Amino acid sequence: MFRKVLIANRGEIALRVISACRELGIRTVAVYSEADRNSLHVRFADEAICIGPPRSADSYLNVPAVISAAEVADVDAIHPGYGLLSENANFAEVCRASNIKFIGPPPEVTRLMGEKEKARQAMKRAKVPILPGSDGVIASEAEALQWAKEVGLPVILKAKAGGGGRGMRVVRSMEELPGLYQQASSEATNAFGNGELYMEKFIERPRHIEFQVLADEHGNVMSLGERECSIQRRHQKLIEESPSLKVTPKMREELGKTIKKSLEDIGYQNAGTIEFLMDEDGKLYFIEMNTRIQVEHPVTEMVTGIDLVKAQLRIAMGEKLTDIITEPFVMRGHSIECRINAEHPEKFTPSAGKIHVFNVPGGNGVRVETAQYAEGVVPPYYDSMIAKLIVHGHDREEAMSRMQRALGMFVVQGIHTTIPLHEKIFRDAEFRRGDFDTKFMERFFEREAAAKAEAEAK
Ligand code: MV4
Repeated sequence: MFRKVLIANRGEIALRVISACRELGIRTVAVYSEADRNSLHVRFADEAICIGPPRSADSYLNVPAVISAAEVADVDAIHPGYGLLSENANFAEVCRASNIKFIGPPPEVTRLMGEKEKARQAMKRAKVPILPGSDGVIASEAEALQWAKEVGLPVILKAKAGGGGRGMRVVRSMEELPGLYQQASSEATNAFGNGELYMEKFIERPRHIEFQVLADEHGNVMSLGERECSIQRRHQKLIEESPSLKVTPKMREELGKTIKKSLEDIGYQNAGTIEFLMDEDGKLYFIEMNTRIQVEHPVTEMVTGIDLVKAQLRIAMGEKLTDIITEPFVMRGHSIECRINAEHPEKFTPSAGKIHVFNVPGGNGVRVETAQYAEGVVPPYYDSMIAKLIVHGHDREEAMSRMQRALGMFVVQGIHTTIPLHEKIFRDAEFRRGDFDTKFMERFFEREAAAKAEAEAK
């Protein structure tokens, strides 16, 4: 049993973890940077410790500072949230060496999944469908050409240490392959300190669909259905929903079984997300696994009724999944999440500053996760997401109309937000039909520009 947990994060996810601890009767310790003195995670935790200057590198990412705070406060465990130290295997190792439980998978598993090509081979062995591609990393340009011939163009070169879109190049002709190979490799070296690449068949207009899992420390894994995350811009998700319109109950059950087996083989523990791409034929292929709780976890909570963060804590305390999830798994209704960012809605430039008006919507089927408040400040140092607006309805139509009325009641003054952008997306016919893929936002902005040009010509 945990007496006390340190939350190594800030913003809404820090509050989300504090809420889960409260409900389980666990004391909480917040850590904060000098820019976050007046933040709600500091106010609502039982204790709070300043760990350094505003920049993340000097505070939230400073491993010795976080570990010192944990030792001073005498906590049993650390919850890393998402981002920051959440997928840092070295940090999890330092926790282990300091006798502090890291709430997440063991460092060995985090490291395996961080090496994307190793993760791909591990999934292949476990019979999870993967895209045609190289077996392991590519040793040279010549080997890249060989694989490209075998797989067939177009292909995509990806960084083994990658993620988030950096160190990737799409190859459409053999002539340009050597140049793109060099570009991808040097970009990966700069970004990750490792230039090794692997290759996959390129899917032109994929949907991004991910499966939530929970795994206990006794070898039991449960697949909790999928989230559709195709509405994104420059690898930043804007809207997520569950279930996906393109995943049938049969697909969910079959892939769920394969996922369960594969993660039992790997020795996975705690919460995780397996990312897939869906091709035009509706087939799903594994691309990466994220070994943390994700931003969009609430849409899964809304349709399954399972509190994923409480489950994370209980798993880390050694409880069995069968004691945490006591009812048969069902997905009920439909849930959608909009990420509300402090950004200019067209230019996407960050919009830090003081919030003067902050009216949060509520009512039937509406959930808001935020650490912002009226007269609070959005500092310029961190991620621009200031709130998540989540709705649940008995079907997608009801969820969409709830989202539209809740967006209309969400009033933020003092800074720019992406609320107006979301209102436009929810009026878009293609979005409403559920007829989209990861290129949706590009087409959306093109349609907008065309409509604007037409209006001006009149
Ligand atoms: C792909 C792909 C098409 N084919 N892999 C982008 C980030 C990284 N996590 C994987 N990514 C992609 N991998 C193959 N074989 C297209 C993307 C991709 C993408 C994937 C998910 C969500 C948004 C995306 C936007 C652009 C490209």
